[in-house]
Amino acid sequence: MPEGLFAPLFQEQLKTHLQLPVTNHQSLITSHRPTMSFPRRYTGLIEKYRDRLPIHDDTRVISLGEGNTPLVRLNNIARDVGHDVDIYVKYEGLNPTASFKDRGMTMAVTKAVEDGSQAIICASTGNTSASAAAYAGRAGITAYVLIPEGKIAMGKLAQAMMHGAVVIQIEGNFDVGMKLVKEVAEHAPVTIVNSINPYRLQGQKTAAFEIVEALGRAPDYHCLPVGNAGNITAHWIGYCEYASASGDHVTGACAFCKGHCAYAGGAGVGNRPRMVGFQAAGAAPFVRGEMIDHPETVATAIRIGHPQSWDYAWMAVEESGGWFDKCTDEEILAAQKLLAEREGIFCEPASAASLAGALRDVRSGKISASSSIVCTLTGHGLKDPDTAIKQSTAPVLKVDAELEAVRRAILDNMA
Ligand code: AN7
Repeated sequence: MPEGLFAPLFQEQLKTHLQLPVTNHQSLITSHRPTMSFPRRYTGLIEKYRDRLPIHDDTRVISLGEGNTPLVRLNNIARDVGHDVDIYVKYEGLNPTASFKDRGMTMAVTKAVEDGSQAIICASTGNTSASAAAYAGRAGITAYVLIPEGKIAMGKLAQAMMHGAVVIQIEGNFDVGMKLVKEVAEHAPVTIVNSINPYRLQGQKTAAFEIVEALGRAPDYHCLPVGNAGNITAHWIGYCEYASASGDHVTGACAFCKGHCAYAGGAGVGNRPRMVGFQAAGAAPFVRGEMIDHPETVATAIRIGHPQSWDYAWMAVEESGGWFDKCTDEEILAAQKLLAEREGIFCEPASAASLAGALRDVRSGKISASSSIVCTLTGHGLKDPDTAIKQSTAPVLKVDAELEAVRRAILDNMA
């Protein structure tokens, strides 16, 4: 053996042997360093799950890199609640427009453009309109969004305006807006991108795929906030597709396959979670068992009395052995604050309904001990800064801009 890898004689031998122009030690070192490999650039959920979505090879994909959101394990909150549960939050507020809506919107807008549509329309409590506006901008088409006057979080309105949507404020709530959108779409060449558009739920089902991939199995329980109930339905579809070996009898909750599912199987997991939907107490038609006309809640995202996916969501909950329940505004805000303070995760009020309800059901034993639970955090906390600031009890300290005053403020407020 030569004395070390770089002995001149050996280098010559190597050069002849490999037919490489080995000129100095440095190049030898470089050529022997294992090459670093980087994962491919993530380009959104349609590319990733193309085989499981209604997409053609030559479809022009309208994407902003949505999906692939973190599944964060709660450390402090899970320890405090006890019962040996594992709680994860799927942080959907980290999508491009800061809500889960982007998962469905990439599909809906991609298909609208494929079908030659020049304009999309939606009614919205805010997040759908922000997402529709962004994807329409990306696609070069027009978005018309109907929003309830005064009852939309400031961040969401800012987004719709910045992305160039035509924003139409109505003196009425989401349900009234939705009815108008359905009527107007019959007379105008616009594609509805609310979750009654079946492509929306196809995109949104991918969140369940990601969770199964991250955990190696489906969780025991999946808790979500419920408004129109599209998201709970979409997650159930996703879990069912990954759990089913064949495409037969996958779920009755999917509008898409009409009998036989083309996207089932292959994931090698057999289990499915119980689906648990939480509504705000003042906007809880599923808990009441009937539509309501005047929904009210601080969680404006889910201020909905006539859910559009009524039948499918009932099927999702019944097929899975789950349930619907409600949380008061106080419970919702307390869970939002708890997550922000104790785990460093800022979600919007509606999102926190999933955790508020889950914690209550863990404490009561309705969710069994030692379970794994996923709570979807549907939107980012920065969407609604007004509600966040209003409920923050710790005062902002105002002091003179001088050392002694700042020093005193710190010493007086030591934990
Ligand atoms: C943060 O944007 O309906 O049960 O128009 O923004 O699938 O309706 C928003 C819904 C939960 C409820 N969390 O989801 C709209 C809209 C947040 C939301 C929901 C919404 P679905």
